[in-house]
Amino acid sequence: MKQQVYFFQCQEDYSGSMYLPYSSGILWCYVNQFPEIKDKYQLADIFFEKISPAEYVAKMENNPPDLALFSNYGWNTAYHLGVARAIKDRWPECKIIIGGPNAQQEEAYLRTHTQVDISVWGEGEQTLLELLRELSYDLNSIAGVPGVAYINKDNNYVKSSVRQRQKELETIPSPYITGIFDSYFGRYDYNFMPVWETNRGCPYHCTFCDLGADYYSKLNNFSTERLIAEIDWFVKMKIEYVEIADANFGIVERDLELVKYIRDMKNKTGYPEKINATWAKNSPDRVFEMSLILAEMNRGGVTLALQSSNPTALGNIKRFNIANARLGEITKRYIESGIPTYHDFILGLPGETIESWQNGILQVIDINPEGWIFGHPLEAYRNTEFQDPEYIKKYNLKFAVTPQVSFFAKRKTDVPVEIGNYVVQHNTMTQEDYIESFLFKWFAIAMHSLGWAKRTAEGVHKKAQEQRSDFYLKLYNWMKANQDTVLYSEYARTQESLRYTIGNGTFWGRQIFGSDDIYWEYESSSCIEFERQREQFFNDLSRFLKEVYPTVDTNEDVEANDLELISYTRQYPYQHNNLTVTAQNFEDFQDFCVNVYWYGRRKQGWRTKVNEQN
Ligand code: B12
Ligand code: SF4
Repeated sequence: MKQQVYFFQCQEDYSGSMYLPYSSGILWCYVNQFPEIKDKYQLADIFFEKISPAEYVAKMENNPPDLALFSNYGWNTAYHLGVARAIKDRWPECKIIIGGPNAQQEEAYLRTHTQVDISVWGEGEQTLLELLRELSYDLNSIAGVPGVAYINKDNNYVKSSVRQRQKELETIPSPYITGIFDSYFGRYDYNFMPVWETNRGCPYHCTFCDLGADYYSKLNNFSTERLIAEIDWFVKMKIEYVEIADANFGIVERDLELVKYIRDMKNKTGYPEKINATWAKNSPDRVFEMSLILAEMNRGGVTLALQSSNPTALGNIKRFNIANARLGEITKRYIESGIPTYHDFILGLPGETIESWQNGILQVIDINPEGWIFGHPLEAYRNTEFQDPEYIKKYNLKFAVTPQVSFFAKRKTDVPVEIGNYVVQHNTMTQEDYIESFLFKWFAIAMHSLGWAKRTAEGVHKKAQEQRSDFYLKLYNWMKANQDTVLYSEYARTQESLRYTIGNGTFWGRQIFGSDDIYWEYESSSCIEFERQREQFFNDLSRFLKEVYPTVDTNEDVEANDLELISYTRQYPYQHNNLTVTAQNFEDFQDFCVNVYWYGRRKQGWRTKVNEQN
């Protein structure tokens, strides 16, 4: 009887959509081409849903596992350990192997997590092949396999040498073309999203990212023929959405050809509808050309990653982005072509100060007022420099240990909760500065990106010849001095919620619609509250303008702001003076909030159409 192999690559349910467990698929396709593996092992299943560990045990009762393999990422590691524990308790002989970016190899970890037999780090294909060959004998025989760590039969910790990178990616069959996932489309009712890998590796060395390790610095490409055949498979399976795994899509010239082919297929067949990519940081011309070809197919728009505008912080994380130096020139083309752009900031980078953080955000608002701003809390991932004691000491990093950030998700508490270490203090930022910086990001996104003061800022910009950044800074300071305003009360609530999360290790975000609600991102939560107190909000805004800009006539700007910002209580279309205001109507307030302040937030779902009547 062949040994039964189960893979686990589990994830949240993205409202009925699921990523195909690509890494598990590719690992199995690689090892299964070798006769000695085919003879001894059989793939029993690749699991990807987060159901209770007991349910998985029940699923395997009829065909018990001899080997259970787990792909660990930040979003599933605690959960996988729970499943592995349940398997080990039920079938103590079953071997458990963990791999993936979040697999840990330290001795203490392996001694604590006794359900794990072997931990693999680095590319997994060849390591798994060698492990499976050796494991048919016994655990002590795997000592010569590079890339592994384990506690051996004599209770000694063993960590082998680093696995060399797989240079010839052509030796790895494609799980899509092989058909390993074909049966999923009949077995499950999900909308499946493939992860598409056109190359592996990243030439950059960001210290917060596991792909920043020297190990991954060489870029290896899959062949164009294989990639074209994979696109054909996406079309055949009527795939709507493709997630590109590359660290820098657009970094190699042929990526241009790939998007042309995708675009052609979409035009001919309707599939795939959308793609999402992490764009190359330093190939702005090619990325721009690719985004013109993709047009509306490019779901995420183009991220002009910044991380920070503070050169010291960028140096400390070993990051170089062309966009930081040429922001105006690069964004201009996108603005002119109407292609949405996004700017990523990471809060918690050593070297950042409260001033440089605020300036970075304000600078982007001035240069690219239509761009969306992301401000992620910095998580110290496993296998990155942010977990290295020397790096931690050098920058005096302090962490908040909380459930992983996952805004707009319902947080399950009946399965193990994923925990993250978030940098909330370092040598140039106290924890108080961190909280205040977080709140500034909250303010900028709510007022500008989500539209609550955007049109007003524009008016002042034109009439008072003042940068938008000056307007927002004045509004921020005024808010803090005027505690009777709706804006301030939301500032205080957000601050309180954030402090509680950091201090007590609770979920990030706020629940608005009862205890079964999702955890809304803070800025969206506050916009919902502003909508509830809309009249008061705009009265406060008018008061601010009268007090701070007494000589500028801004009445019409506040009014225009109000018209331009969708309201739940208005019936669209409606006439206002000689204007027609159009927007979607919603029958339910929660539905309105979900569509405007969750799904619609990056696409300016808050924006009405205001046209002059003919
Ligand atoms: C697709 C993807 C996503 C998707 C889908 C995730 C999903 N549910 O499947 C989306 C867009 C949702 C996503 C979101 C996020 N992601 Co992401 N994502 C990726 C991406 C781009 C591709 C993953 C992939 O398939 N790679 C290709 C495969 C082949 O590589 P691999 O998975 O590493 O597998 C190889 C080895 O690790 C090993 N291996 C893997 N499993 C196993 C198992 C065994 C048994 C063995 C032996 C070996 C082994 O062998 C494989 C083949 O060589 C990677 C970046 C990258 N290029 O890898 C980031 C990456 C996985 N994501 C990352 C992060 C941080 C995130 C976010 C937290 C980002 C954010 N700030 O919001 C969110 C969290 C999402 C959530 N809460 O669920 C980090 C993970 C860090 C970590 N320690 O876990 C990565 C590595 C990016 C990075 N460099 O920082 N992500
Ligand atoms: S460029 Fe992206 S993938 Fe590469 S090391 Fe930096 S964060 Fe990681």
